[in-house]
Amino acid sequence: MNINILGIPMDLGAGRRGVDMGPSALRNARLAQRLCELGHEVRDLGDVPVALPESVDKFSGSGLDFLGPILDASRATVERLRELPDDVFPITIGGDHSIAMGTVAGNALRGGGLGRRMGLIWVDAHTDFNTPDISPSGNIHGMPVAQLCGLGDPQLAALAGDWRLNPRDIVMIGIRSVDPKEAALVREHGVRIYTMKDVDQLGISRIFDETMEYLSDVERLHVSYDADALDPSVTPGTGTTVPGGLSYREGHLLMELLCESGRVTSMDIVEVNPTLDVGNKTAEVMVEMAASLMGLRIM
Ligand code: HAR
Ligand code: MN
Ligand code: MN
Ligand code: MN
Repeated sequence: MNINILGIPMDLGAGRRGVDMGPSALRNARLAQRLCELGHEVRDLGDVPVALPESVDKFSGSGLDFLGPILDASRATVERLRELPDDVFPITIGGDHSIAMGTVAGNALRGGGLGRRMGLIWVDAHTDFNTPDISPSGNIHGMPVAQLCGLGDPQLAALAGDWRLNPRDIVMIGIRSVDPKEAALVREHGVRIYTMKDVDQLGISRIFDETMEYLSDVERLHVSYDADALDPSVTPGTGTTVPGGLSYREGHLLMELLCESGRVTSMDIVEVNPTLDVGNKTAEVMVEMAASLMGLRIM
């Protein structure tokens, strides 16, 4: 397969710095080499330019922190991805989860036209379905899924032109931290959610089967993998850890089954923050997750 890696060193959507070093940590953990060893053609497209928080006015634009520079980086992400041919598998590496507004939009628009029907598998401790009105923190990385569905800030919602993600084409896995108003909103829109309780009760294998059945009609399938979906003992280097997450094996099994399905067409790896890590452990685990999705076999 033809894999293109695109870095988005974004930390403007998160409450703390350091996640901008995620792309560097993932490259240092040999992401490209690992995928090459699996027999893929791998090209690193470098990074999308992202402003430094110290160099811009946090309050320029509107009521949202760093809205202007997040829009700039997201637009650049969309432009970069939409020009890629259909047979390329993009792996976008963050950066905080606000990058998903650009990556999902860019992948939906890829290959020309007004946008394809896209299924989204959101692997995360959080639903990231806040809007500016209800967000307790104001951090944009808690809002990308709602924005992709057209809720919230109109400029962020317009990143994909008139294309919108259908909330019924979203499956979230690993969820265990949702703000009260966010919970009401995400339910109201009919997003399919597997909490950690569901993971404990049903197991990843059954959740995977249900997910594939549920998303059987989508044209493209994007996996957005937040490092905080995994238990903090597995991935400590991330900004908003929540106890009781996916085990190392549950995380891998999900990627292995998705690989076997042959249906995934793009992927994000986000929220790796080397300033909070133990060595480079979190990046190394996330590189292995990507390798599992792209075909790593034990035997
Ligand atoms: N729900 C909280 C907020 O909106 C925290 C969510 C953001 N953290 C993440 N995203 N890492 O998954 O502020
Ligand atoms: Mn997230
Ligand atoms: Mn998260
Ligand atoms: Mn975070």
